[in-house]
Amino acid sequence: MPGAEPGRPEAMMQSNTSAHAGLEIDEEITIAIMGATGSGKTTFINTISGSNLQVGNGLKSCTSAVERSCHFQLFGRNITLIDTPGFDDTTISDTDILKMIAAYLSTT
Ligand SMILES: Nc1nc2c(ncn2[C@@H]2O[C@H](COP(=O)(O)OP(=O)(O)OP(=O)(O)O)[C@@H](O)[C@H]2O)c(=O)[nH]1
Ligand SMILES: [Mg+2]
Repeated sequence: MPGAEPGRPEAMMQSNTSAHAGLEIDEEITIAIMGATGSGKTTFINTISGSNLQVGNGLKSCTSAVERSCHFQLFGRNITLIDTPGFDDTTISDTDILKMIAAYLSTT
């Protein structure tokens, strides 16, 4: 992602209403969290959304499939986070991870 800091999870936002300057207050917002394996994506998602997605320990990659968090509200907006397998995963290539994310987002 241009301008991103290496090793930091990045977010890709997807809105369900038509694109215009201001966000509607009842807008459903979906944000995909992406980044290197072990960088804390799932921990962040669990903390902010109250979800209980599996967190890793040690050097082995943890999240192996794209998963959806619980809904939560922030500033009156409904938000869902999408957890993703980390880049530099010990079992899946970055290309396959991007394909999994694209396939998931195209169906939601
Ligand atoms: N010290 C510290 N450890 C963290 C932090 N966030 C996550 N961890 C630890 O880092 C390890 C990996 O965290 P995960 O949330 O599973 O990382 P991930 O990015 O989801 O990893 P993958 O699913 O493999 O891509 C766990 O042992 C966490 O407890 C943090 O902010 N500080
Ligand atoms: Mg994870």
